[in-house]
Amino acid sequence: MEYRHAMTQPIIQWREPSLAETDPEIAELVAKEARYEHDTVRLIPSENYASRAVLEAAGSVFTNKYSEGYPRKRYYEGQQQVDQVEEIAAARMAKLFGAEHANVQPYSGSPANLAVYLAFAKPGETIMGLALPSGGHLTHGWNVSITGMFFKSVAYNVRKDNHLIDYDQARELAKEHRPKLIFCGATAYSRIIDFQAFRSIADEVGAILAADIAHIAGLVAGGAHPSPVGIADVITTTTHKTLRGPRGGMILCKKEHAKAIDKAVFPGLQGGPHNHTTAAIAVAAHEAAQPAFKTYAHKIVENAKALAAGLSELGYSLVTGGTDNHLILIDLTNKNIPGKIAAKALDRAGIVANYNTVPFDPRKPFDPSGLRLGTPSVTSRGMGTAEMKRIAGWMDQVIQKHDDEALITRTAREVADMCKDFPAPGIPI
Ligand code: DSN
Repeated sequence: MEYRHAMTQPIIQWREPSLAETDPEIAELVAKEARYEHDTVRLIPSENYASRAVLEAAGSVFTNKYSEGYPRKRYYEGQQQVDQVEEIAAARMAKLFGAEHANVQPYSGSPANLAVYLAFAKPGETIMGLALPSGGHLTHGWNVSITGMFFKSVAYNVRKDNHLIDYDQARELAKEHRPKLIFCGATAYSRIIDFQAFRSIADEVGAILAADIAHIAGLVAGGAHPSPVGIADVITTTTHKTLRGPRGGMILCKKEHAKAIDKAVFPGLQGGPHNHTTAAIAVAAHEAAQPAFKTYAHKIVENAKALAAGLSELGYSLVTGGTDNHLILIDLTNKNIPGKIAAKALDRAGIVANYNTVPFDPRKPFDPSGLRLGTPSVTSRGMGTAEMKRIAGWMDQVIQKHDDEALITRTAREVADMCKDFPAPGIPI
C-alpha cells in the first residue's frame, strides 16, 4: 500500500511504519481492491473513481479532528483549519449548484434524507415518495426503513404501461393524503425527473418538496440533467456517485430553510462531522467546477445511451426503452435468466453490475428479474461509445453462456486488456 504514501509525500519523510508493515493483511486487501477496480469494467451506477486529489484529502489528518457545531460556532477549540475547510466546501458546493445554502456535514445520503424528515415532519405525519420497486430509495418512506416506520408513508409508482413516473397518481395521492413532505428522486430510474411537475403537486397541497439527486448530482452540476435548484425547497445528495467526491452527503436549500436544516443535521441527528470527508468534498467541488466536468457529465449520458443501444440491438429489454441519464435497467425476463445469475457471471468476467428489481417484478428483491448498470466509472476512465459497444457484446456472450467458465475467463482477460488503455483515476497501477 506504499502508493498512498507516495501520493502525499516521499516515503522517506515518514517516521512510522507503513500500512503494509503495520497490517499486511489489510494492506494486501487494499492493493487487491485497487487491482480489481483497475482490471474490471465497473458498471454499478452509484459507484465511481475518486481522483487522487480527493483520496489524498479523504486520507488526511482531518480524520483526527472533532468539531461539533458549525464554522465559528464550535464546541471544540483547535478549529483554525477545520473551519476554513468546511466554509470552503459549503461555499464551493453552493456555487456549483447555484444554491442559497449548503450543509456538507451529513455522513451520507440516508442521514441527509433523515435530516430533512427531522426538519419538516413530526413522527406519524404523512410523507410521500417513489416506491422502492419503482426505483425509489429506501429512505423515501419504504416500509423497512425508519422513514416508513416513523412516518405515515404514501408511495407513488411508475406507470404500468411505460414505466415512467406516474405524476398523475402522485398528484391524486397528494390531494387525498395531504403529505407534509414529498420526496422526488430515485436510485433505479433511467429518465429525466420533472422537478417542476413535483413542485406544482407540492404547491397544490402545501407540502415541502425534497429532491434527492444522489444519483444524478454530477449530471446536474455538469448541466446534463435539469437542476431542481430554485424548484425544490430542499435537495439532498451523496457526494460520491456521479459527483466523484468522497463517500459523504450534502443538503442544499433555500436560505429560509437553512436554520431548520442545520439544526436537524447537528445537533438533531449527528455528532461531529467527518472533517476529512469535508476536505475531500471541497476538492470534489473544485474539480466539478472545471469546464472538463461539463464534458464528463455529458459523456456519461452519451455512453449510457450507447450502451443501451448496443444492448437493445442484441435483444435486451430495457425498462422505459432506454435512458436519459447515467443508468440502465435491463429486464432479463425474455432472456430466461434471473438478474442474480447474470450479475454473478458478469462479475466473474470482469464486468461489475448489480441485480435489481424491475417495476412490477414478479420475482423477489434478493432474486429479481433485472440488472442495473451505469456509466459514471467507465466514463471517468475515458472510455467512449466504441468501448460501450464492446462491453454490450461481452455482456451478451456472458449472459447467454453464463455457465461456460472458459468463455468467462477469456472475457475477463479481454476486459482487463482493454482496461489497461484507460487509466483509472486514483489508482496508480
Ligand atoms: N445504494 C445506493 C445505490 O446503489 O443506488 C443508493 O443509496
